[in-house]
Amino acid sequence: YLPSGNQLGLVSVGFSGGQRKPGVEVAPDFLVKAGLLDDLREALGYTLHYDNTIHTYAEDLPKEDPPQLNMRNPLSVSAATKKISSQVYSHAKEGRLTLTLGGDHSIAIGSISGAARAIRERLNRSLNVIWVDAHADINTPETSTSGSIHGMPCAFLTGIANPDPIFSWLKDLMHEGSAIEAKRLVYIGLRDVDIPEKKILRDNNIKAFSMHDIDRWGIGHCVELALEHLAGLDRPDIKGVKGYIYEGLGPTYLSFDVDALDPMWAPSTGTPVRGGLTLREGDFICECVHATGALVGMDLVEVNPIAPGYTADSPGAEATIRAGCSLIRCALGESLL
Ligand code: Z70
Ligand code: MN
Ligand code: MN
Ligand code: MN
Repeated sequence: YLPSGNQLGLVSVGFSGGQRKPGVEVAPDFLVKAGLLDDLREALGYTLHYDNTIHTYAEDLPKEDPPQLNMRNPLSVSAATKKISSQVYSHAKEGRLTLTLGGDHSIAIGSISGAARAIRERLNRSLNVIWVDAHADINTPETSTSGSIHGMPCAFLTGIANPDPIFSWLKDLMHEGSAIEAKRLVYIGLRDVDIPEKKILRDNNIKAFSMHDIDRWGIGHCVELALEHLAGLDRPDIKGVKGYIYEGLGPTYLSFDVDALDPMWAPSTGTPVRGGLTLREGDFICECVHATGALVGMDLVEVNPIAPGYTADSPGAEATIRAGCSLIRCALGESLL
């Protein structure tokens, strides 16, 4: 779905307004300092399209932003994600693979809506989303107990939550009522899902592979089932043909929250949850998505080098940054032999 030439559009987002803990806005700086850009250019051979800027969108953010409709910082998240959406769209409409570095997971409202619009315009196709996370991030403003918008992006992207009036700009990018169809959203790694979110997943028949499923069936089988589900949406005709996942899978976006990994591998994040993926399991998911050839964009979010208990040079923060770089390299082709 991408023209050849390994063109990569990078958007660095220093935004943390979707949740309460400061620090997630400095992650892109540390990922870059860890050598990510050199790896992408030299080891993986990408031509990088990057403005060398970690965007805070400060000039677009309101001075006063009190909670509205049970959302914290609603106008800030709306303004930042609107900008992110147009930045990602600008890269994706040129046929570039896009990488968005967060920042907290609210930024996916921008990155995924921008990618979905470009894929619709370029290919007249719907975008698939693989959401790798400990959390489902599908609360509506009504069901959220935290008011943190990083717990809501999937609800806005699927149209399960009404974008009006805070995210009214998102409506312009929606196709038949949603930026992403609920059937095209697949989760991997869930283990901390709120009760109302479980109802939303059930009511909307959303495909999800929890840590329980991964323990039961293994990561290999779960990833295969996830890709099979998505591939079957576009090519039911070739279902059952060996290798059809790779023939049938439509353009696919990978949104990776580093807290999907076990805190043993990624402790320095806002909401660590024990019992998560090993680094190898995370890398494996990314490698499989790369191998499909259908990847059109990726987020890497929620690395917080100064999360409570950590400083940026502490071993836990360094491990988390290194894990983030590894996930990105795997999704972008490092493990090809
Ligand atoms: C909870 C909420 C969340 C990340 C926490 C938590 C959501 N379901 N997401 N940390 N990355 O507040 O809605
Ligand atoms: Mn999470
Ligand atoms: Mn998340
Ligand atoms: Mn090595």
